[in-house]
Amino acid sequence: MPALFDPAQVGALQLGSRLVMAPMTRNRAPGALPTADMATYYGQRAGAREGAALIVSEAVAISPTAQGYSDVPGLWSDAQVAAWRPVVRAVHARGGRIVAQLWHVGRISHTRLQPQGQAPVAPSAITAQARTYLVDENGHGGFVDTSAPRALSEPEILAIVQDYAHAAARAREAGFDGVEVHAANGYLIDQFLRSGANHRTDAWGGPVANRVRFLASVTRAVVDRIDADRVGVRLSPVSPTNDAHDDRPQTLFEAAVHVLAPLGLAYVHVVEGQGRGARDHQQGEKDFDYLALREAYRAAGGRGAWMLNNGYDFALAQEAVALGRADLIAVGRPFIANPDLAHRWRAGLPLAQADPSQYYGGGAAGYTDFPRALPCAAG
Ligand code: 8OZ
Repeated sequence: MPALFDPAQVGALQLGSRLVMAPMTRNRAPGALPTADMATYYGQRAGAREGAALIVSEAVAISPTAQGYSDVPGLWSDAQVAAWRPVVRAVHARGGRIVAQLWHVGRISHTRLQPQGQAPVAPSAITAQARTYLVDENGHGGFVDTSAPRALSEPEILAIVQDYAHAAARAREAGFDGVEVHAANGYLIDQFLRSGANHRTDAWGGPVANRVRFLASVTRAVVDRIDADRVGVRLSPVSPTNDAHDDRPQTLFEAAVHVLAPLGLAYVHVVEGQGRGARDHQQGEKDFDYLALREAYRAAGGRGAWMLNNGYDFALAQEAVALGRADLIAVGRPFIANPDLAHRWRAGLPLAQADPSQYYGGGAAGYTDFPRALPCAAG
């Protein structure tokens, strides 16, 4: 079995190690435009020797209706493509790779973030018991309840599928090495997947075979637009984040990987447990069998790398790769305060701690101001 810091070929991407920086929303892109600070931030964390071999970008809105939080970046307009280019260049300059995480929030939004103040869209008109992050007129950020959504019509669903494909093409124009379809954490694709959010009675709801249709359609459209070996998909089978719940997650997610398997994806990215850092394997997920999920993917012909995420420390990450449970490990929060996480792990150096009050929104503080453990010339 390989070791965590061994190189890996993941679809078209040659990676210098198996350590991936997980997607993290940071709300520092006013007007949905990436900034110079973002290029600094991603560049600091890129490169297999000291940082991440592959970075999955923070979630990126595919269209104006896809937005659900203040100051998240987008990837549909020429201006956004131009603003992403320096971010990608900063990562490539350090020998790293970066994919754009394609995001539609669905019902996890607020009328104030939607075009013309309209209701957010969803598979069904069911309000999520969830909160979103809004910056008020005075520039103060805070979490507020999500707005009541309206149900999408079938033509609108098909248009959103095309929005994903369009954003994937724009990601490649901006220089991204590929894209990750965000199908996790209770956002639009996860809303279609789960019985708790999808009460449709047409071809997009009801039986599991119908609820996986949107995921399959989006991923197929993205794969048709850019090469499959530059596409990954992120799933979070039992995370209750954003009011996601399903009657039978094992059946549902095995069906999901079954439709993904033939597409030739670069990787499948699975968030284990409760999400956002909690590796709580007791509540809700004690019956979920992640090895069976991967087995279902392989049995259906899936050849993509298997990426695991959520609360991995160095020992857990090494063990998962050494035992062959994962090909890649995605790590989020430790990368915030430790741009040189790979170096620190290998050298046995202590990790710096980030301040959670600086996760979402703000400027360089808590973002680009974390020093490396040792001076270094290059990543
Ligand atoms: C934290 C805050 C806002 C959004 C996710 C995109 O959970 C997010 C997110 C996380 O996937």
